[in-house]
Amino acid sequence: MTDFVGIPDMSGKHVAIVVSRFNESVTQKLVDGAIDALERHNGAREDIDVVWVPGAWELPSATRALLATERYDAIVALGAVIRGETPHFDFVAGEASRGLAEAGADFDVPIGFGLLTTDTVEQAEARAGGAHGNKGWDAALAALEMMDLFERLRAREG
Ligand code: INI
Repeated sequence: MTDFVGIPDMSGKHVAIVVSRFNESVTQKLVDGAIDALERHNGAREDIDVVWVPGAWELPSATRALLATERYDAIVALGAVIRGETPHFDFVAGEASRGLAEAGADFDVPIGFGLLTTDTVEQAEARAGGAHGNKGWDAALAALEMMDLFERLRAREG
């Protein structure tokens, strides 16, 4: 039996953070958390690009454009869709989530999922550096872990 587990380490890797401006007071904190996680795992600032899009709806298309450049070893997608603010919450949140999952599958590059979907601004703030931690930090860490896991699995194949 062999166990495989990725060890988060950004040494020598390039990561893009794609983030929505909608609810920017929340999403900026997610970005701060993600950058902190990347830097604490040997990420160099010059190897981190932060790409802003209007809203969560645009996260998948921007992610696909980034992946098409073949420059990035991992993507961290960040946003906040808040139910109280939109009658089309389910469409925006659902399509953004589905589109990000599809992009990850199509390009075989890990995408950390840091899209908050909450009922209230307070719930979003609690997950962006508040009582429930910082989901941007968590998403960045997951992306690094998966990046290393994929490498280990590829090395095993060869
Ligand atoms: N985008 C978000 O990221 N969060 C939201 O809560 C939201 N609301 O409330 O509507 C939202 N809408 C904008 C959408 O993502 C697109 O940017 C817009 O429809 C233009 O394509």
